[in-house]
Amino acid sequence: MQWKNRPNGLTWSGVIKNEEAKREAAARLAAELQDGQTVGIGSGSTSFLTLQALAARAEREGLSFTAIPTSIEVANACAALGLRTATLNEVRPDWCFDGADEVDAKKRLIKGRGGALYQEKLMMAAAPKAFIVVDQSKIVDRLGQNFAAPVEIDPAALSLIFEQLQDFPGLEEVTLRPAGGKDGPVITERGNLTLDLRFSEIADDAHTRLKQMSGVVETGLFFGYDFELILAG
Ligand code: ABF
Repeated sequence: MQWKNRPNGLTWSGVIKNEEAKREAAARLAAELQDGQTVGIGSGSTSFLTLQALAARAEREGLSFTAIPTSIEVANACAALGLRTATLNEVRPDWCFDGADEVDAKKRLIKGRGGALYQEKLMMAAAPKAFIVVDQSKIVDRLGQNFAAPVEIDPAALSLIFEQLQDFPGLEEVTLRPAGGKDGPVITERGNLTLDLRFSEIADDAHTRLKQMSGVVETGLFFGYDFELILAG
């Protein structure tokens, strides 16, 4: 029997921009690891490189750690690297790291382009210490200037939420995220849909207002989180 298209968690499926700078930042962050720790692992290519750097340091120096993945993709990478994994229901992380799509001067983040925002936010809420690793392209003057703000919603609430978004302050455009190369929308790991919201301006209360709508599972607006920014390059 041949297994075609077998997932290979050791290589990233897409293009990694600024890979060298990200690897250097990943190595810096890997120095944080102490023996026996539990670490929350974010999603996206930067997190993937950071996970590799952690695993490499652990192997080199005989350290052991437990990884809590924030997506199936990351769980696959952990499996391919032979790492012990756990869930947030079993254990709390000592610290976590993740990437981001945008960071502004107020340390507000947009995350979720990769579709894992819900578990990424649970991780940020659970970890006593968080690191966000980005390259310079993610630092923005105006949050929302390059990326839409994703919102994960229950499919049953699609039309209701769409109606409620009509008069949402600063909101210019809403897109139901399409599945790449297929008909229909992207379905998240939780069986939900993702709306991508384009804003002229994102107010500080945007996340809270969105979360108040019935059917909104989580937003990709990460406001008010304490994290250390690790700049690649
Ligand atoms: C995760 O991965 C997401 O929150 C964000 O959308 C994405 C960033 O990916 P990359 O590091 O590949 O730019 O952090």
